[in-house]
Amino acid sequence: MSPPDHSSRPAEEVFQSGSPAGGGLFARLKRGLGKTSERLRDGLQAMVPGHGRIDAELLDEIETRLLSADVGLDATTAVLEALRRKLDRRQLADAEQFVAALKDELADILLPCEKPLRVAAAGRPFVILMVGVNGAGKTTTIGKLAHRFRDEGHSVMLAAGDTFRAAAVEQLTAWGERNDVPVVAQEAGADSAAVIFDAWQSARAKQIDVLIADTAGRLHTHDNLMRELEKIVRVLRRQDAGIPDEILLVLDATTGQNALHQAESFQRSASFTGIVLSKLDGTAKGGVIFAIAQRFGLPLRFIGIGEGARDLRPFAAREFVEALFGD
Ligand SMILES: Nc1nc2c(ncn2[C@@H]2O[C@H](COP(=O)(O)OP(=O)(O)OP(=O)(O)O)[C@@H](O)[C@H]2O)c(=O)[nH]1
Ligand SMILES: [Mg+2]
Repeated sequence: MSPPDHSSRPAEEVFQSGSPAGGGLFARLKRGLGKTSERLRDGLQAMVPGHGRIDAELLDEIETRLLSADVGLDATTAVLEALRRKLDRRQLADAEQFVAALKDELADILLPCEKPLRVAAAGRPFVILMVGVNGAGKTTTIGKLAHRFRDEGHSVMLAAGDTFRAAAVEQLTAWGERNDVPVVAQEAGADSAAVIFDAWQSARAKQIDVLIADTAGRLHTHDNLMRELEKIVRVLRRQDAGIPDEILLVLDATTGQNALHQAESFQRSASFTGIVLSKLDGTAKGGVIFAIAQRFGLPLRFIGIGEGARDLRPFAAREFVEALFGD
């Protein structure tokens, strides 16, 4: 049997096909990525004729779209170089091939960063430390993670390491109550490392599976706060060289290329082992995920697509690209 002939399929159909995961969760992801998706696809459907030629002009348009969705110069250049090579080799004969090639190139950038966070059973609590600038989504992400780990059957404890504001402790406590997990906290102004140390001791004594520690928002230029972060890590390492198991940097996708700069400056002053990209919903700048992947190659553990407890997804490269180009 010869392969099906798609050459006369209208471009809209080509763009709207491919929903590998199906079901409600994928639809939710797609909805969340709606604005970035629109920014990337808008106009392309009209430009990719179902049976016409894919030409250099179209590639120029793609380049503009990727840049305007904050994909960044390096990642955009990489994608465009690959597409232009394929065009030269006449491997982009129709809309179907073109969209498939674009998705492949985009997925190739993300794939090295698809490394889901695994909570190892090490006979002690698995410790996650959340870091990031003010308002990035650290505390909310902790709430979502608590929900996820509980759902997976793990026992969870939270440490209110943001001792800067009383409201921060209240916010974390509320997430703890919502998920029925204990929160270790002290009064505002307490030493953050001391709170997290207390929580570690308590989590170990109670044989808790996962301890997640909140910290105050900080910029790399806040020397005292960066030193505080170093102290937290030092204090934990003295207890067990393996903890924290994970230092998660939370980046706000709505800040676009700025998120990339934040990560760069954080990396200069503190180490992190994984990234959470929050607030991908409601922004057209979600393309920054490609820039982050291209620049760091570090594990992108989770993406945030809303404010609710369920609005956090383990990052999966192919699924992400399909959601961007789904209907
Ligand atoms: N739409 C959307 N909003 C989010 C997401 N994640 C967090 N937020 C919102 O972003 C705001 C800031 O979130 P927080 O979790 O308080 O941020 P933070 O990093 O803990 O902030 P500081 O403690 O002040 O440094 C809140 O209004 C959250 O509801 C997300 O994935 N999507
Ligand atoms: Mg917070």
